[in-house]
Amino acid sequence: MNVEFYERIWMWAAIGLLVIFLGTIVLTAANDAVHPPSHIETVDPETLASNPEFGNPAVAEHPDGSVVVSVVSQLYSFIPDPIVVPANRPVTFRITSADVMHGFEVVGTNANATVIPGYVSQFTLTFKKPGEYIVGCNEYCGVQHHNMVGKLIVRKESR
Ligand SMILES: [Cu+2]
Repeated sequence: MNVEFYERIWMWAAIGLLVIFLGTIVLTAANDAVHPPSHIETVDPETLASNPEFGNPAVAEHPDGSVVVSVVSQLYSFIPDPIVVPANRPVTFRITSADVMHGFEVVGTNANATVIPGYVSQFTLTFKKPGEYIVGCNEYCGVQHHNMVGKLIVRKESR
């Protein structure tokens, strides 16, 4: 089979791009823990108020040292606000929405989840730097979307 010289160049260029793109996915997944969500859990968004966990969303520190943060996103705030968590301990976020789709992003960190009514978005993260962080909604959710901002405080671990 005879393939033109220039056609051969374009073929190899296309193959090279595929290798670069796939390699980027593999590298970021391995090094930066960038991966699609794998936690699937449903919750009834219409009965959130009487839900044992999301009826009173809060930060729970368990005796074994684990920290679980339950968050409800709603037009146009996050509950609880502020969220106070310890530094240098794995913190598991469990977030759901009471109304429409929202985002939950802790600015300057790897924490970033889409929050969909009916589902619980969950991820675990360890904050190494104490301080105040901005929590932003990064899914357009309505006219006051730009004001949907919360605060996360990482306190120094005193153990
Ligand atoms: Cu929003």
